[in-house]
Amino acid sequence: MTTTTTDDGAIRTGSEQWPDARQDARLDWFRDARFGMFIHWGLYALPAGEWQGQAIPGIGEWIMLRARIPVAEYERLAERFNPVKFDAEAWASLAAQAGAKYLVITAKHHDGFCMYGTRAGDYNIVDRTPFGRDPMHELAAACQRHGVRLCFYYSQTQDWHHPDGDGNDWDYDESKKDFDGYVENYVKPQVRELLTNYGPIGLIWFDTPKRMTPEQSRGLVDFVHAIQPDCLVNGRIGNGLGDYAETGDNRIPTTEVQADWETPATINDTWGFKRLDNNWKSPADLVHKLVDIASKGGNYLLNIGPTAEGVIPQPSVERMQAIGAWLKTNGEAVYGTRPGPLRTTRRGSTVFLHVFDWPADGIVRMPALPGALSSARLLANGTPLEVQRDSEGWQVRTGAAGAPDPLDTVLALELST
Ligand code: FHN
Repeated sequence: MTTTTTDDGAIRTGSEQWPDARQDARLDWFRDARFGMFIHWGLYALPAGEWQGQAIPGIGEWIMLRARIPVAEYERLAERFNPVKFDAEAWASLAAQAGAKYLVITAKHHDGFCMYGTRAGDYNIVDRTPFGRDPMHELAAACQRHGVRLCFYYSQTQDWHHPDGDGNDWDYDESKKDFDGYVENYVKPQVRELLTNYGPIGLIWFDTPKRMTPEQSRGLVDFVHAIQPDCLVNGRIGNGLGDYAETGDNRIPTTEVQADWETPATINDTWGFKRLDNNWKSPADLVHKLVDIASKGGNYLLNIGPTAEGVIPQPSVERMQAIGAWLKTNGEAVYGTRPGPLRTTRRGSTVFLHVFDWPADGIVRMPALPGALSSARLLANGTPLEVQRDSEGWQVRTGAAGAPDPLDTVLALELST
């Protein structure tokens, strides 16, 4: 038996949380984290959405499949991949500044290129590129310094480079593939490397389970836990065997979910860097999504896509910093909270009310509360606020004509029963 899918389709069958995990103390850090930084970085950052002079529609990291680029041709990108501006310290420090408690980076995406120094083959950043360094070692050290948990994304099913991996039907015959052999002899050795060579790993983020059987999913979960028992496995291991549930991309459930869960999300439209994608979400939109997710008991895993030079696009940096600045003042209303009534989060008896749309008269109205409102204050600076009851419900009279914080003004409410 598995736990919750959601009626709204945000969490689909297969991506649910394994029921016993709901009580598992290994997830405590994840339950309290509420915000993580995702990084999609790979060879696809070089074409950055264009191939042979043509803009290729869709998300950047899918260019190999969308343009049906033959393996022999795609491989050659590695010869030019030289991210001389890569700075692990800057990346980990941005995650910390943003207030992200964990960082998930693509060790291997669907294109099959390993962004770390694997010994299972030579299709990797150390052996095939002029760069010749293993960025994951540098990132592991930087994350340690900044108190951010390092986690790895690993595409366990789709591998468009490996002859037995899923998805490439333009170089290989799908019907001749030995998928089980690929899982046993390629995926597992690589997962072992990721869990052995970089210190403690917060979680392994598997993706697009597709043809994974229950036995294969179970085998991989057990394999991870045998090496690092505390390492979590996300819902996209497939077959309802995740330590926590994963929603679809950019999907936010409409109501509270009775599971531990996460929404992976883009900051523009792509995951991997795409030069022509400038559809950046506003800082207010991003903070609202974070709070909306926290208020329903989930984590927000927000993506950035660095360039092939190793630079995080400035609009992403600015947005991450804006979220971090907001969290610095209001983090108490997000970290370690559980779903509350209204658009609220809760810590103990304090209910944090998140006001996205500021009322012109400065009076915040709440129709009903699960108790009497005994006091209210502005979380940002502690200013006590006047509280009143009328026939409609409760009012907090702030006296502020404009939103004190245009991103999200948080009122801390004390309730008595
Ligand atoms: O196909 C991938 C996609 O490239 C990206 O990695 C996202 C992140 O959640 N996952 C898959 C699609 O759901």
